[in-house]
Amino acid sequence: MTPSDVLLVETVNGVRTLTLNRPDRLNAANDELLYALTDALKAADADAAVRVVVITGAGRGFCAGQDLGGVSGRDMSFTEHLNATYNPLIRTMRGLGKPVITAVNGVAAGAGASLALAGDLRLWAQGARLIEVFSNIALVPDSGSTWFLPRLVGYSRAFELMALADTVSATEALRLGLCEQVYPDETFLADVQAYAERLAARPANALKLTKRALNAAMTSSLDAALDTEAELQQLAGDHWEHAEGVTAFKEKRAPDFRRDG
Ligand code: LHQ
Repeated sequence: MTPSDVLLVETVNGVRTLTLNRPDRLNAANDELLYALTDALKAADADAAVRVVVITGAGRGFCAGQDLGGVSGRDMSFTEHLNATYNPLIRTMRGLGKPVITAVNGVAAGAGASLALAGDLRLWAQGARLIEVFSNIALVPDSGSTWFLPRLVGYSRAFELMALADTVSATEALRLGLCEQVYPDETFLADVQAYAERLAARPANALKLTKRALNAAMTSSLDAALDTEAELQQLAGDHWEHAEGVTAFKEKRAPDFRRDG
């Protein structure tokens, strides 16, 4: 993988951190950044040394959505643009066989808010904020916001946030269920790394299958979810991780899920 300037890539103790790196623009996304991020996620999925992926932003912003400096005069329609850039990115995140943490260090606006919500786990800095800013420029929420937000906060609260483009603080985001944890700005990256390393020590195959089951269940009936659980449980039960977990329990020790199968 060749790291590009717009995306920084670092791996520490099984945690691959992908940092959006256009700080002067609050990491507003251009095509180069969106393609680089999608490619980097796919590379992380294929790399056995990576157990958890973190997406964060350089500087004081997480992602201010589409770079509005680059939208005029472009040769793609809105639909073509979304289908070529943001939609593959969101699909790749949710389809990845590894947990994806969005570490929201600062403002997340527009498609940047969608990106923040699309993480399997969302960790926020105290100073972070989210704005469904689309209606400010008379656009429709995209990149998954219309799917994620009502599932988290309900239809009417989602519509209110989208229609008024109000700012959601970290405290409010925690209350609404838009994030799992809020950490102090000063220690944010260290806190994210510690959280990600806890996750990296968990059974990777079981988490991959859990993610698959949950994503399928988000749009399925109970009947279908029960069938999927029964099918995936077989895959989990046949894996060495399960034997290790049971053996460790019997031997009254912590399981080691990081050893090679
Ligand atoms: C930016 C941006 C930005 C460029 C801040 N672009 N420079 C998908 C497909 C196709 C087309 C259209 O859209 C989409 C989906 C979308 O994402 S639509 C939504 C696009 N995003 C926005 O409308 C957000 C625009 N930005 C803002 O409203 C504010 O900047 C926020 C609320 C994010 C942050 O406000 P502040 O903290 O007050 O920062 P700032 O406004 O002073 O911004 C800092 C710099 O970043 C500034 O540049 P400057 O040279 O003056 O320092 C901004 O121009 C630049 N910037 N967002 N999206």
